[in-house]
Amino acid sequence: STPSRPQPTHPLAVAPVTAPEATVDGFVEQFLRNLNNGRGVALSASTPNDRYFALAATVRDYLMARWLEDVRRQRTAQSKGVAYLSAEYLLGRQLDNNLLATGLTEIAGEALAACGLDIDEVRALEIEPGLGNGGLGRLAACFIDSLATMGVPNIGYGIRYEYGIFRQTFVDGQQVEQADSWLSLGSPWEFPHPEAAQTISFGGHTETYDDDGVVRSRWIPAWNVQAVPHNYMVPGYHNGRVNTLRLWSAQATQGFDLRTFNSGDYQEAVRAQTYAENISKVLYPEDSTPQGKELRLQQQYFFVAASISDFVNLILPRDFDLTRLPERVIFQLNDTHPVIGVPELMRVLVDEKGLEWDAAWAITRECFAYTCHTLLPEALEVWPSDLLGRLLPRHLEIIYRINDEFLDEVRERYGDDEDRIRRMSIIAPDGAVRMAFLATVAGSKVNGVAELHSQLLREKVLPDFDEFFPGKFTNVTNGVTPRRFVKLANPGLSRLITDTIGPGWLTDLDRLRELEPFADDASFRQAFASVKAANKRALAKTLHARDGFTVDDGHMLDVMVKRLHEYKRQTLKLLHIVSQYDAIVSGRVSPAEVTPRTFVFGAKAAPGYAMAKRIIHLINAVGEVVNSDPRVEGRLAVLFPPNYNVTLAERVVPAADLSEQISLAGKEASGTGNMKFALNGALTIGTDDGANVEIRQLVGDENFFLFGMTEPEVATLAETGYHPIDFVRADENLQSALDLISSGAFSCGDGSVFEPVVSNLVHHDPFMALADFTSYAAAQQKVDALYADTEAWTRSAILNVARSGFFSSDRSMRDYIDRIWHTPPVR
Ligand code: GL4
Repeated sequence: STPSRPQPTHPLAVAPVTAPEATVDGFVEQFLRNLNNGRGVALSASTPNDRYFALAATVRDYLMARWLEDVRRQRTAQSKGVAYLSAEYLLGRQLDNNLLATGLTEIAGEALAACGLDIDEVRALEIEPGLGNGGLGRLAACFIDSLATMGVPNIGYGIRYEYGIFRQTFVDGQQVEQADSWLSLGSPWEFPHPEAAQTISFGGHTETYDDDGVVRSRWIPAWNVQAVPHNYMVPGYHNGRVNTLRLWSAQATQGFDLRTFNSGDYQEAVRAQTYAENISKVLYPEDSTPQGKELRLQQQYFFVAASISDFVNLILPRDFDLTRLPERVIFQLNDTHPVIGVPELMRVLVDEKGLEWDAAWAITRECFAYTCHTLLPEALEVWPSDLLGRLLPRHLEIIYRINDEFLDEVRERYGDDEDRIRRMSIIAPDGAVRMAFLATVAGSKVNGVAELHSQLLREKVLPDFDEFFPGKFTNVTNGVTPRRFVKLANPGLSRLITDTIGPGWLTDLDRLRELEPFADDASFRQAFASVKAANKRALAKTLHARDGFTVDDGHMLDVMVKRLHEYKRQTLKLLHIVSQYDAIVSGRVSPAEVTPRTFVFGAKAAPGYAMAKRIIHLINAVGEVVNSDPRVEGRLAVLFPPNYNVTLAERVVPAADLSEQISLAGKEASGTGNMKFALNGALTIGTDDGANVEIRQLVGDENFFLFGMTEPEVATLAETGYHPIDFVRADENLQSALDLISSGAFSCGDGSVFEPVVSNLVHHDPFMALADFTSYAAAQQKVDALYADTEAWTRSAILNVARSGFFSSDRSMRDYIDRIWHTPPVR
């Protein structure tokens, strides 16, 4: 029932909500009020956590009026908006970002100082919400930032995991995972609304019934849980707009198991409660290798069903004509994780709202669009039909019908081409449901995330569908938000840019082009280089405080940070390091001839991915030996700070000289780290893969170190038969580096420790690292040569910045709007 509307008489109660005064005094007053009234403590008795909460609450207070206004505006405007469905949002810390959005960074610093507090100390307390694995989750966070900044009405839907991506530690060089209890002290950024919980059902069976002579199906579920929304503000940058991110948390229904309880089995009742609440307990830590676990399907359905119901039943006006749903919303499916939303919307429209199947299908097909983020076949989700049928029996029925009707259309077009029909069936021969196919059939558009990826998606992964649905496939190259990854992460560079080309570039990143002529200006180069040097010192300080590392001042910073996966080829990087070390200790080169480099790795391995964990162990082992061998004379250092996350990325990216983007061509869908580095003036050494292709085209061949096979070359080599041993025999440096690892040089003389890594490379090498080694080593020599010419290097670095404006996620959003969403133009 709707609560009665208040009928206020007091003038304040009818006045618009206002923000506190944006002055130091206003900020101090609000901060103290939050400390006293919100936390229940006096400043003198407050703990650091109290201060962090009070500061966050104060920033929230400044955003509140705008948020309430935007919620109202979006409710009354009834214009088409984007509902972004994503199982992951890798948000990073909120405080700095929200201060930046409101333009209060300086005022807040001064206000806290006036209270005798150091804002940096308070800031450091925030635990970032790690509600994502890597690129895919971080992309979602960049996108909602851009939509807010562009003033596009948007609601992001996802899951409020109680435990985000695990905290990585190293014990004897090996990864040990710890639970990420980011909520243990609470989060000041969320607004829980338990009263607005949605009931989400599972299990049971379906039955048919007679509805005035029409036979209809309905679902009789066996159990349900409550989905409790937690709202987060998503402020636009300096535009007074605030969108909403709504994350769902699972709670047992009240009296969930009163029945069991009444039967006297209290423990069983509690167990059932725990079972329900497990749904949003933990983020699955596999990046691009889904495990097909029942709980994961529960998570997916849980958040998608809650989101669709939220939109249809709460956001839309009560009497809304659902045939017009496509005029109001596009549900963007971030990979296959939310694809169960397709049969769910059908179920809502047909079973709950009484629409005819064909009408419902016409609506559904217009309301969804699908983004694919991978090419790895093992990353395309499939759900066994018995599992789906057990958990969501009605949805399985709906999927079967969608498939039957779709295959009828295929037959109509091609006749009884049974081979094609088998290839295109949403249901695989073993009965499993291919979620990417379902998304493709249902989606109004399907997009890849970089030019090359979209092309390969059409030609290699879904060619039959591309032929069948002309015009359905499109590309939107990924992007990153310059607010977080330039302005917040690299204030020095931001200042230099503004001083040079004026303000405005942060929301119009193509304007970075105006920096191009300054690449030839010696004093600008000087200023640019000193920003980089300062960023390197800042990183050194962070790594020293965090991990006890020392970073040598004069070193090139050579960085490879991303999830640990064989296709990304951290081993290729490692072999290059080992071969340089080998050259020194075997006397082939003198340390003085080696360009001093510090190699920085950051990478989490999926806990069940044994080879990835061995590679982490090997990187740490090599680091330990290389860093302490006096023969190296300090020319090489390998640093592997544990627990690489968004917070650390914001320190590492601005400091890097060289960005390693060395995946096997055709495997990395896009990459987004590659964009962050280029935008911050690192040069890339990379393969022709993912968005590297576009980076190279934009920054120019002479400002990019390209190496390795192209995707067609990879395909040819795979076809003709790849024998890694041939490449070992052809390159004695490679042979020697592998021998050094096998000899036990990095494992106290015990060659067996890393034997699985070496023999996997020499005998299988599924991602052809050895085939690209020679070319990689040659490209690294070009890196050394250019680095020796400081002015030339800096010139290239500046051109990387100037020509990377395309990689703003604002541009990605414009492309989605033009090519997929067709939402109203941006004001
Ligand atoms: C990923 C891709 O691996 C990565 O290349 C891409 O940049 C990212 C965002 O589109 O999506 N796909 C999966 S799965 N995880 C990713 O990070």
